[in-house]
Amino acid sequence: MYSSLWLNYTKLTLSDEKEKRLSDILSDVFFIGCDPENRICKSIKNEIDTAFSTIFDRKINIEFSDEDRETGLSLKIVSKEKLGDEGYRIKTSEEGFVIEANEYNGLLYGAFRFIEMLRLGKLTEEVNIIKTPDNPLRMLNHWDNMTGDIERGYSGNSFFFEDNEMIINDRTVMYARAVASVGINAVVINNVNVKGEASYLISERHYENMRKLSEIFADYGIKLFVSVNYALPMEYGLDSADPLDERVIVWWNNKCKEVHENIPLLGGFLVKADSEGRPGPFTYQRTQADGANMLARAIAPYGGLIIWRCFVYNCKQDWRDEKTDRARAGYDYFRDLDGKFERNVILQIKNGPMDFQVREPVSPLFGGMEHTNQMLEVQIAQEYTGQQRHVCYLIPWFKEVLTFNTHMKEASVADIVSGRVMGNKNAGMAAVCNTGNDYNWTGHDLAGANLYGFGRLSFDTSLPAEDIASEWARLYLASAVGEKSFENINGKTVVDTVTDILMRSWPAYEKYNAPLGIGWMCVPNIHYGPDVDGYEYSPWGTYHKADHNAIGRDRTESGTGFVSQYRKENADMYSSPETCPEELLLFFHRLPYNYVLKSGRTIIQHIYDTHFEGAEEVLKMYEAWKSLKGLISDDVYERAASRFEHQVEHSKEWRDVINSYFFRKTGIKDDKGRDLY
Ligand code: GCW
Repeated sequence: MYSSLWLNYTKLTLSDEKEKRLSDILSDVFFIGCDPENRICKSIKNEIDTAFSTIFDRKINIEFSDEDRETGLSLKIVSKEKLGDEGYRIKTSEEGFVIEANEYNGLLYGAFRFIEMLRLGKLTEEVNIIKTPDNPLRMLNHWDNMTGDIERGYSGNSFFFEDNEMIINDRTVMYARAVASVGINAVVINNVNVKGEASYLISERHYENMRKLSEIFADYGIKLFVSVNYALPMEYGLDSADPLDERVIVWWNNKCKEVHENIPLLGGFLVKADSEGRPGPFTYQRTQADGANMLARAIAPYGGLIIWRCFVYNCKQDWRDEKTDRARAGYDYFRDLDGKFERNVILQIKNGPMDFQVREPVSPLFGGMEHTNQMLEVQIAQEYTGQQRHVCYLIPWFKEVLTFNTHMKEASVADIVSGRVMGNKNAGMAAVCNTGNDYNWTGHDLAGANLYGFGRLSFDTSLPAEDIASEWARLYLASAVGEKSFENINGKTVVDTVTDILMRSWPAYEKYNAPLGIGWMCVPNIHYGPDVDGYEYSPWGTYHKADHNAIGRDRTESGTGFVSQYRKENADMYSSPETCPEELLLFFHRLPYNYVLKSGRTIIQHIYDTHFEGAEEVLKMYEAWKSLKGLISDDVYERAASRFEHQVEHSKEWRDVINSYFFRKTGIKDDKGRDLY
């Protein structure tokens, strides 16, 4: 059992008159200049059929036509006008609407967008939209293991694997439809930590199912990718994985040929090498480029890509060592390799230099490399942001990352990963996915907004986070609210309330979490719940260094020197506590608790205040959610309500553990006299 996510169509909820007009106009659908045998074209036809028959509650006439008609809804493949790779145009015609694209992916996205606009009531006036996706690759990374569990999965087990076998069923199709509807065009189905049976995903044992899956994905314009173990040849009996060893090169050449013969639609490999115990080229004193390029050359004849992660750092460092700084690692390992990668290699870089914390600076690799394909990696699985039990809508955070000015040619992160600055096509955005086999796919129903939002944002990075939230709320809750109700006050209340909760959620989470950008302070391994010193005396390189006088890490020139990995303008900004954005103050500086912030409050008072405020915010969000009881379906209401119950208690736990820790360390009282323990 599974929900249809935001594709849960219901009868149109416009006023009768408007609905009748639209229903008349759209009673005929024509495919023009389209190949009826094309797999994506077939999907589009099905999608329109499914959507319209529910939305208008009657059968629609769908035809392929050679005539250039502009009545009803016409979907056309056009060549005279350039609409860009995967781009589309939706416009009003004389007696209907026209969706145009240069190829089928574009037409598919246009069709989905059209259905969405229809549901959102946006087709009542003249429309003329041209949209080409901002990012060439819009990818989801699943960390699913073949045993069926999911690394950092918070919504059940895998729907791709169980007991070391692949699962292909109607849910697979639902998944492909849903993610394609928001513009996803690439999916990695297995964990980057490739373990056990997953080493054999590209072997006789699984070729047949992999091919089937790649075809289901291709029906929706999605390329299937697979995570591979860098040392795969050794799993198959070779005694080395040295990228310069001729036997290794030949092994991969043969492997890629075989893979192509068996899964011709495969997009390529994702690789986590030399990271957290994974094998990699360092074992042979080779560089990351040596490793990536060897694979890239092997897969190039088949048009494949190698997506190589930059999450390389020493996870066995000595906490006593003041010089080593994990934040520096990505840049230190990769910066000097700029320009040395094959054209079909893309470096996948996490948004920050650490690891998906609630707040981090942008990785200095963005802006550090000028001649290398780059992709931004974010995490919608809320590993450090409440694990889909706390509501935490992350799109506002991703927007901050995308708009960050790297000062490399004044390019923002979005300019770089879209390929706009370097004119490259192998670029884009990837998200560590938050789905599992729970009925609602994402555990918390509100976490669905992150899945929807990531797709929409990676397609169109200019969309405001708030618009994405309200669109999702309306599309997802449409069925929950019930027929017609979006026309009335209840429908508006639902959408406004949910949007408001979503928009408040990340700032609230940040407030009751680790303060001022320092990060961590969570329970080791599970990464859930407060434990201020949990990682303090550990080998993971994630220290806050709090003593009774001061807290924070000096990453300026006089400290670890991390700041100098940024372009001058940013290095200067971060170097001084006066110009450093305050939300990152303790990431870059070690400061006494009585240091006064711009708000006039000391750091210690800021810690107390924000933690009380954060927990208070959660109560307010829950109150707001409670006001929706009876206005949305009971099951959605109850599922989220029980999570809010937990979040209320758990945010208090964060508040009290963090506040009491600093009260005990410093002996400084809260100037508002609230309870500290
Ligand atoms: O955030 C850390 C996670 C690991 C993960 C790693 C990575 C897949 O705790 O579970 O491993 O990042 O991104 O590779």
